[in-house]
Amino acid sequence: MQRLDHNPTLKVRSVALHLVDLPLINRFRTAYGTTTTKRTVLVRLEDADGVVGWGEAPGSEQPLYAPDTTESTWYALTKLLAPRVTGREFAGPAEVAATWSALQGYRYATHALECAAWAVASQKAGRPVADLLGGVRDAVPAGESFGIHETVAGLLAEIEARLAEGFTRIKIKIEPGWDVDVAREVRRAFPDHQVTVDGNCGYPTLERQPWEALDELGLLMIEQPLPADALVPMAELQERLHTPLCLDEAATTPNLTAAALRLGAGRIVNIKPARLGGLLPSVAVHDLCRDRGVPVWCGGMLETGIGRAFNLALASLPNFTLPADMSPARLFYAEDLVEPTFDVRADGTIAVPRLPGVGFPVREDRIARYTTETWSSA
Ligand code: OSB
Ligand code: MG
Repeated sequence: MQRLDHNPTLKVRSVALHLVDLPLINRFRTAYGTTTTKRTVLVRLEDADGVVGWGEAPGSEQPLYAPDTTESTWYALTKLLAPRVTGREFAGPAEVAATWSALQGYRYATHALECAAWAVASQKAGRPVADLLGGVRDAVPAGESFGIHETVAGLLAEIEARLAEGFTRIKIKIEPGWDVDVAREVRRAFPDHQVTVDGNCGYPTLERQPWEALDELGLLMIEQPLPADALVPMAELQERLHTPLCLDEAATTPNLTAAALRLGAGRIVNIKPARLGGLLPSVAVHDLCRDRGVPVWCGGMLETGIGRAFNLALASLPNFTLPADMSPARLFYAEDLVEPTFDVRADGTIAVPRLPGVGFPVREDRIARYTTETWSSA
C-alpha cells in the first residue's frame, strides 16, 4: 500500500497529558444513562524538532460503552504507552502504534496517542492527515445522534432544528419503552429523511422485543440492539429482518469485526476510531468491509473538535458511504478546543480539514482553562 508510506521520521521528545472537564450544555441520554460532563484526556506529543501534535481520548466515567474509562485511559498513557515511545525515533505513526501491538485493551488511550503521532507526521510531511490515510473525498455527509428525550414532542422539535441547519440522517437513541412508537412518530414527521435507531446494547435478549414492528418502518439501520458479545443472537435477528443491523459496540478489533460479519451479525459497520484503538485499526476495518461489500460510516464519542478532526480525516476514505455522527462542538460544549472549528453546511456535509496537523488550530489557552490535571513523560 502506498498511502501509509509518506511519513518522515518522528522523534518523540515528550508525551504530555491534559485531563479536561467539559460540562455538556445539552445532556445526552442513551440506554447507558445520562451524560452531563465529559472528562476527556488530551495527549500532546512533542517531537525533537519542536513539532507538536494533539490527540483525544474520549472520556467516560463508567465502563459502560466500552471497558475504557477516563481513569484507565490515564493509567494506560502514563504507565504503559508514554514510556514506550518517549525518547525514541520512529519511521512514522505505524511504527509508533507497533510499540503497543502486543497489549490488549486501553483503546481510547492508544487511539489518542496514535492521533497525536499522525498530527506530528502530517505537519512534517506538509500534508493533511486525510491524504496520509488515503482519503478521497473533501466533504463528509453529517447526521446527528439524538438522545432520549422526556417527550416525543421535545425530540421532534430538536430534530426539526438540526434538519434546518443541514443535517441529513436522523439517528435516535432507543431503549425498551422508548423505541418503536417514537421511531414511528419520527418516520411520520420526517418521511423523506433517513432514520436510524441505536439500541446501545440495551436489549438483553431477542425475546418480547419489537423487532418486527421496527422492521416495518423502513429504517436505514438498527444499530447494536443486543449486547456487544451477542454475535449469534445478532445473526439470528438479522436473518429475521430486512433492515440492516449495524455493528457498533461489537466491532472492537479488525479480526472480531470480520468474524461478526462472517456470522451475519450485521450488514453495516460503525467505525469509531476511539473504540477500535486508533486510525490504523479503523483503516483496517474500512478495508475489510470494502472487500466484503459492507458499507461503513464514522461514529463519534462526543469528541471535541480535536477528536472530531481525525474522525473527519478518516471518513474521507472511499467506503465511508453513509452519513457520519459528526455534530459540531457547539451542540454539546460552551466552546470548542479548536478555532476556527467546523460546522455542517447547508448541503448537509462537513468539509474535511486540509490543514496539516490536527486539521484545525488547537487553542491551548482554552485547553488550559478546562484542564484539571496534567502529566508529562519528560
Ligand atoms: O453509540 O454511537 C454511540 C456517544 C457516546 C457513546 C456511544 C455513542 C454515542 C453517540 C454520539 O451516539 C455520537 C456523536 O459523537 O455524535
Ligand atoms: Mg452506537
